[in-house]
Amino acid sequence: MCHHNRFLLLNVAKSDIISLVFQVDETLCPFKLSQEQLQLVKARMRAGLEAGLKTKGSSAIKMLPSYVYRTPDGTEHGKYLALDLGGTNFRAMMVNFKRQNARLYHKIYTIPLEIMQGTGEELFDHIAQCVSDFLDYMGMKNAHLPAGFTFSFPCEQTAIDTGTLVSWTKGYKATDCEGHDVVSMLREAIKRRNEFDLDIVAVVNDTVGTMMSCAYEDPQCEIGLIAGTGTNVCYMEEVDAELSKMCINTEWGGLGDDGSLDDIITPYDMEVNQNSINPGRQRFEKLTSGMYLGEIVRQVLLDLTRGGLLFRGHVTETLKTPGIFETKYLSQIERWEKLCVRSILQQLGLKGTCDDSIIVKEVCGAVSRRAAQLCGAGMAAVVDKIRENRGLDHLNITVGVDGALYKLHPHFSRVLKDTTEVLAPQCNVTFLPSEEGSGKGAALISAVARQMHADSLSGTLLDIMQQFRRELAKGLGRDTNPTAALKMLPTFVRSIPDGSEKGDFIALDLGGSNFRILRVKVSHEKKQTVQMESQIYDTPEDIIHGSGTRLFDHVAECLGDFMEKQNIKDKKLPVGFTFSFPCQQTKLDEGFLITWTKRFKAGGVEGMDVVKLLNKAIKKRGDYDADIMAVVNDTVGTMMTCGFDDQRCEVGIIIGTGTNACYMEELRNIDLVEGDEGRMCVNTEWGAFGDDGRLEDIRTEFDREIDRGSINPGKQLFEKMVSGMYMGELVRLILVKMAREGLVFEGRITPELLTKGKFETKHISAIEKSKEGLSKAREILTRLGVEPSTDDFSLVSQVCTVVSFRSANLIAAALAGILMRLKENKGVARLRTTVGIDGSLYKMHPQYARRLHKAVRRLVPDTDVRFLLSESGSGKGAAMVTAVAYRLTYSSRIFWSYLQSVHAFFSIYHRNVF
Ligand code: 0WK
Ligand code: 0WK
Ligand code: BGC
Ligand code: BGC
Repeated sequence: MCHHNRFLLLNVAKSDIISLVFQVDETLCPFKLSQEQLQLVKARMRAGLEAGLKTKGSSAIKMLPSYVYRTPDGTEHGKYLALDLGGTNFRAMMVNFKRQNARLYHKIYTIPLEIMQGTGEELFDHIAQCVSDFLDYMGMKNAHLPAGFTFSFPCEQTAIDTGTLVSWTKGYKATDCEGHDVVSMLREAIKRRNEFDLDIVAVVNDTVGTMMSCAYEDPQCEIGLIAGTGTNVCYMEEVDAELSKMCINTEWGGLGDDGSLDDIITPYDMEVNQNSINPGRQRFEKLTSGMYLGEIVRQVLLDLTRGGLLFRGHVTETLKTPGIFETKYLSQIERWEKLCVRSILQQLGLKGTCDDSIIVKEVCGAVSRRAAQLCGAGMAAVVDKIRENRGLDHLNITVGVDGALYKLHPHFSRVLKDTTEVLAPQCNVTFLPSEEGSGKGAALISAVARQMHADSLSGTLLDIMQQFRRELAKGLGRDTNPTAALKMLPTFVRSIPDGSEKGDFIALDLGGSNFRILRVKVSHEKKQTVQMESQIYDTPEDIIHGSGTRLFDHVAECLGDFMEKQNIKDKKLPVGFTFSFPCQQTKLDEGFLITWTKRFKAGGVEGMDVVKLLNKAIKKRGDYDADIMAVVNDTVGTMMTCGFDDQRCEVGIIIGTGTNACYMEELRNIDLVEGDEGRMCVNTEWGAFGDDGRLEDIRTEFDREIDRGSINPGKQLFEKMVSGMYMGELVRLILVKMAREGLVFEGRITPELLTKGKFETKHISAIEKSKEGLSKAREILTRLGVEPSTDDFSLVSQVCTVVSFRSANLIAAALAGILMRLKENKGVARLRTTVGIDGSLYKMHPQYARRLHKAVRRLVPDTDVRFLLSESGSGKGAAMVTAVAYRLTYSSRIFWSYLQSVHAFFSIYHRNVF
């Protein structure tokens, strides 16, 4: 029986006072934890830490890896955006690190309850809206800043920039979020807004952000503690024998979820747990954190009042109202003398006597003290673990700490510190309150992550970028071109559209996944407008694998059909022919096919002028006429299409069935074409990068198997590592090998799994879709005849991610090579340019675009690249090229006919006169 006779008795009989004290003490006794009990809690916390490290999901303390391997070292630099969600409010912050100094600007936003407890989409849209407001406020909407996202809830991470929400805590329960990657959800919300773009490089728990913020000031800081709405701790754990470290987010709020705290949990705690939105979970948090302490006090006050010991036994509606007694009142009540306590109670509609104020203060003290002691016991377990990890007799360490409870409560921090020191006497623990919050920490981690990524990128991708640059130059050289892998084909397109184009054109678009014919009308009312009508035609296997004659007859037939439908068979319209294969050109309307790629292998076409072949096919029909004025590669068509909307566009890329790029090169650098003035678009045919063996060190056995099984072995090796025609097959081959080694599908190998082409690239896109990825995976794998287990799903999804990530990174390295060249050509310190892009892989894969953009910006940080998706395909671009050709031709024809008429006039005049 713990009897503390501290009550000042003003006007009641002595016996009543004793029984009152006794009864209040009785009630509060369970909150007064003995040393032994605290030692026990420390031991249980320690056991939970160890268990959580050993086996995933087995311990109430989840011990989640954060992928943060070190604390800041002062070399961090640059501007970062930090988003901080999960504490009392949402904060957006801009942090600028310069010379070991950080400048911060921030703005606070509230998260309304209906948003916290609405749908996931609404929540992330709300966040995106706040970010948009902040970027406006900072005038940085187009800055495309790298961002660190503090997300203060338990997340399973597989990398620094992914975080799958395990379960909501505190006041949050937005739907469709648990089990989902919160980074993808934020990115999708930003995409939906389509107002600004962010490069989210890291997602961190607020404890990790707090540790990093404080470590920036004190390098001895290796622990982050939050004692706020919720409670949690992280620390730098040794991950392997080499003593390399990783920060572990313990999620200690879950201690006791397995019943290990039942011996100290009081009925009041049970009541609070029962009424919470996540009963049975976060038991330790519900004993120690700001979200619940006020509620515990209210339960005790309710009980004391029902017992007639408080407020004259008058149980008011207020007292019965959940959440009415906020934790901030504890801090205020414990900070002030009894008079103020009365006014706080009055604010709450609780009319109490002085004695009541004393009892209320007593209750607050008991609840908050227990909370601080329990956190102290937990902290003692953590610091002792670190000390033992390092085999030290004595440990000096700093804990970065944040949270309203820690900062605002008058005694919490002291009791926490005292308890820690008593229970971990071999540790000298400094508690360092975080001034700027975890946002700065998240920005620091983003800086570290970018540095680490740059380091990891540097090895291979920067290398490949350099090699690619050398290959570009080699392909442009007259003497070196013949042996160059990149053929750097001149296209005779000298400029992007300048807005003067006009006319009625037909565009043929052959070589991608669809054969399209378009009618393109470019007119000049007030401004230049383009009207387009198109139709897709099949290119059956037997046609693209048959004879060239049949192929071009088919094209001519489709064109005839299209002109019929357009009712223009009687017209001879200028035609632009997008032919998505490597062609040697000496002029715009002539293209000699060098070699087929992708699925095409029609006979008798390689080495031939495809314009001639098409004209011949059209002539053979005799039912219409067409004036093929230009043959262009689909990359050129794409650049022109995007150039129509953005005059800065000087690069065209296709990432689809195949892959390729073109760009505007200085004519003086193109040895194969006469002239030094101005520029010309060069079709790089980068799909052939590595055909000279220079990528052997990164090609895998699966790449080699793909090539062996292809219709053009030894060719297009780069394309075969990255493009849509091959990625699905790469995944299939990897899964077959893993199944053979018993790593997936319990080693079962089905006939479907052994069938070439059975796993398509569109399946990768479906499986990597954050929302329905898993259900799609089940569907797809079932079609492969396997009964996949849950582990199989995540393994298959990882294989898809590895293959698509590699593709995006390799293409980024090649594109970075082109951007470096443009920058050099222009001799500018910072390149600003636009890249026009098209292709089903880039368009359909959920993460591809973002990964590509991210890698490019890391490889060539001193460029401002705008990636412009071609909405209408390369047909429009082909029409633009034709329009330019048409204008040039007819202006010269008019000029010629003008010259001829002048000549005719003079000859007549001459004849008559002279
Ligand atoms: C401020 C930190 C934030 C954290 C919060 C916790 O910047 O990341 O979540 O402290 O304290 P609370 O606001 O819950 O009291
Ligand atoms: C659409 C363009 C076409 C290009 C195709 C490439 O209009 O010229 O060949 O994109 O993408 P794919 O269809 O191969 O995915
Ligand atoms: C969450 C933690 C967070 C803590 C402090 C808890 O409810 O589970 O992830 O660190 O609150 O905000
Ligand atoms: C072809 C290129 C084409 C690319 C994209 C490659 O296979 O060689 O000419 O641009 O596919 O369609």
